[in-house]
Amino acid sequence: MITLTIDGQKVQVEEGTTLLEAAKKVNVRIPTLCHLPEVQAIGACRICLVEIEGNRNLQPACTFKASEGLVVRTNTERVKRARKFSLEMIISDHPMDDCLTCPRNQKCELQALAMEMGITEIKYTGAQSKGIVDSLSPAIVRDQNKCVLCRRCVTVCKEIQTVSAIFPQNRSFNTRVEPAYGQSLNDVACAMCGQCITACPVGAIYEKESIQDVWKAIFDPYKFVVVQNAPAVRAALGEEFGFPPGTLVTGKMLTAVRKLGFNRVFDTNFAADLTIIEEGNELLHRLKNGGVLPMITSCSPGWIKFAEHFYPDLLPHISTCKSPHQMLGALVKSYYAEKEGIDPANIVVVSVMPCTAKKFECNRPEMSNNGIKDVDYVITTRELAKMIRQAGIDFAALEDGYYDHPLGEYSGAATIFGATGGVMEAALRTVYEVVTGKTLEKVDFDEVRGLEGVKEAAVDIPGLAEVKVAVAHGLGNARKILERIKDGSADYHFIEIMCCPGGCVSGGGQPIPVNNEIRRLRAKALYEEDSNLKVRKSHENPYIKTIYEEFLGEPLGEKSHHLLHTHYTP
Ligand code: HC0
Repeated sequence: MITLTIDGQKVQVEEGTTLLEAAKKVNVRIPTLCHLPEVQAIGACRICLVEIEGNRNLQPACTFKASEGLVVRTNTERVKRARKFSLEMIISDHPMDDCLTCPRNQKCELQALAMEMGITEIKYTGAQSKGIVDSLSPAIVRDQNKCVLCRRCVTVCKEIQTVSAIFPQNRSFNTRVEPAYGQSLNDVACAMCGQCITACPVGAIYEKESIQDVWKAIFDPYKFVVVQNAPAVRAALGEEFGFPPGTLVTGKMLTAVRKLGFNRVFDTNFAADLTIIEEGNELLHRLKNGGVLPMITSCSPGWIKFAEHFYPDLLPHISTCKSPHQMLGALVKSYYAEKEGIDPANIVVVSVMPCTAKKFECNRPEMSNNGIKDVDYVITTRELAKMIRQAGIDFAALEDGYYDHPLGEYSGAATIFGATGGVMEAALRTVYEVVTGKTLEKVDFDEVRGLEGVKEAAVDIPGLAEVKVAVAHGLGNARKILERIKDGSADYHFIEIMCCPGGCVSGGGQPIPVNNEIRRLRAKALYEEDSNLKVRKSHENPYIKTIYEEFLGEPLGEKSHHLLHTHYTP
């Protein structure tokens, strides 16, 4: 261990600890801009400068390592002046007139730093670098004019997702973060995961909003507007309204969306249960009939897009199940429309998702039936929060609401879909009981929970022998498994892949900031909901049984084939 002194306080840290981390240990907050915990420490922005006794130059706390006997000061006049100058230089090339209309207004790290450092005037004016606004992608907009060149998006895209869709090009004043040759994000191998958005400290990258389209549908008296929300939304929406991370706000969210004017409120969780039935049967069918193995989950559209770009040969491994929210949309416009006597052409389905890639997914040609889209609009958790604010709703004061019947009923297995490993755990609960006919006493599969990049488990299912499974979250981790499938060293039967690190709880459409602690808290909220529910297995959701009896017939049957399944071709 190393002992150093920070602002007069002694602190003990392990070798290799940065001054920024050491300061945190004694509750000394050092401001940062380009630093992204757990992802990037490059000392580029010079906002975290500190004074070190005996060292002539100020040093960036995010990269400078602690050493024995170091005496560090974080709050001297010299430090403050230097940090303020760095910030003023960044601001000199930032379009400050746009703050009021910026999607990150009041949630901008640059704005917060300006306030914190007492910036009261724009000191250095002059030429500003001019970039483009790339809005061709169905999911993500890039506004180069607001880019502060912190490279956080670049690092996430390259190191965590192994996609490298964007990177810095040119030098100095002409530096631009963009895809190769100035192409649009829409034209390169971007998974549309939106991890760049949650990494961005300002409004230089943001989701393509569908808020106005949704308001228009709600205010159209001839439209029957149905909203559904993903499992992970309920564990994060509260953060937009001041609740601590990991607060489950399902009840308030339901009241809020009803107040917004939606005609029906359903839960993607219902279709997550349905997915388990369809996907579980698909797995059994593949196992018994020599189908392509390992089978890989298909619910994460960023993962599907990644596979299409980087691993087209492996597409036959991907389950044919549409993702749950697409399934639910298809059922609303068939089963529910028929039941309620509504013309499907007049139904508008809006999905509230933690994910930006779902905006791309809902517009894929595969995601429609007889020319009618399963899901019309996807809005992110952040967009829903904006709509709630636009409607003047006092979210914190809302009473708990309820889901509409029957497409709002769900099991605990469905709710954990939102955390990495959740789909696998839900599938194992059902596959075990379907195959053995016996009750699974211990439903928690701890081996597939948590934030380890690749998780493995082997489950002994009498009658099926040992089923080997793996779980990967984040595309870099997915890549590790995919390479092993390619070289023949992966002997799994079933693999869950979620595009975003931590799974959907930290999707690109979730409240910002996101870090591992927040990922854990959001996931914990979902696991707690699961353990508090009476029904914890998808096949025990009574309304799943009803929908097969009343409408679908049997798993993998004719109707399921048309409405709930698809396939992806290279
Ligand atoms: Fe997910 Fe989903 S769990 S992808 O992570 O399967 O976005 O939360 O909605 O559709 O259910 C995201 C989250 C979903 C879907 C579900 C799956």
